[in-house]
Amino acid sequence: MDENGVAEGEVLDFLCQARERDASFDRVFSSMCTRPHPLAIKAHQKFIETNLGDPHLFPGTKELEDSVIAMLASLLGTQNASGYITTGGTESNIQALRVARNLSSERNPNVIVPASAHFSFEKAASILGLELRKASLDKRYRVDITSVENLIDENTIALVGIAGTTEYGQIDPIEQLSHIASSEDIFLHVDAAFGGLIIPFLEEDHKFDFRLDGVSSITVDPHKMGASTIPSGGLLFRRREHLDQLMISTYMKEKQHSLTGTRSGASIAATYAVFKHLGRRGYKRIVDRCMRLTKIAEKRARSLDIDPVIKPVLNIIALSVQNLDEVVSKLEKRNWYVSTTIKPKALRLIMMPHITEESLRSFFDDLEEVISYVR
Ligand code: 0PR
Repeated sequence: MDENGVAEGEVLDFLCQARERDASFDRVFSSMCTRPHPLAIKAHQKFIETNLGDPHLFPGTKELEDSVIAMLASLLGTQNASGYITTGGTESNIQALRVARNLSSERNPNVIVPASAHFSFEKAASILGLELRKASLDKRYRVDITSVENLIDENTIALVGIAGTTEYGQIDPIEQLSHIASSEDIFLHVDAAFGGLIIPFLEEDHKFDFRLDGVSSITVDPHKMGASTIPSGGLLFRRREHLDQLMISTYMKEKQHSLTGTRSGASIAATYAVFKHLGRRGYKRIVDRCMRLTKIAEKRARSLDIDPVIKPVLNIIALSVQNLDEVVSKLEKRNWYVSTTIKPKALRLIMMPHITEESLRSFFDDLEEVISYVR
């Protein structure tokens, strides 16, 4: 730190320079985050100094959090879920498994996740001292139910299903997982960090939520498809007692259930604002548009003789491109931000709300050219 401070204008110049080096979302196909809705930004700014680590000071903000949880619950098929706004999918997944572990008395607890699970479950397992058992996937990259059944033993404290996998946007057979969870009396956590704000707005009814009796908890992130500001994750429990498992007494008036202590109310207000403003119809419009772009991407890819690894279920398409590393490096030289999947290796594109038909067309024009050079 400098001995003497630097003039405000100079600092702002530094900030602008740094910001200019960041990617512009117009060319980003690799992110599950997007530009926040302008109203979310306004709300965020208004609540910038709020801290729900001490809700006693911010009862107004706390009320907004409760409303957000109620809105998420009704979207996820129940009127009575309990939960809180986390920093994102990682915190939600850790906390859900923490509850499952605390509810059980197993000495060597294990949790069964699909092989497609997000890496946050590795963190959760490491922090919570859980053995992570990975169930294999079927041909469409959904968790294989027989594999899950074979991995269950008396030390299994939780099953995890994914509604919108990170790599392919696939939805696991949550209904079948729910049957197993109910009949074996095992906690079932659904990671819908990405899909939770998409699937309810699709034409097809995929059951993945609290309408299924076996589902105990759900992760759903407003800072992904919710167009809210970062950090805004959601964690919901069917039963209030499960949230209560996380309660820690403090020297303050209120107990605390969050993993973090001090936590911003700004992104919570932002989420409230954007949920209220868009409503179901607004989100459906966003989802319809993203799905339409995904269809356009699929059609264009097929016209280039490139097949998707799976027929897209959500707004993610993974393309089986030959000489992938070379193609990606050439795309990056043209300032496109893309990512790749691991097994099988594929070019992964996420059609977030910031993608336009023009940017998609211009991306595919470049992809077509790059592929013709590489061939
Ligand atoms: N669960 C699923 C299914 C996810 O896809 C992710 C993140 C998480 C949990 C964890 O969520 P948080 O990152 O909010 O803790 N999925 C993306 C990923 O890690 C997140 C992401 C977002 C990556 C923007 C890149 C990016 O630019 O791949």
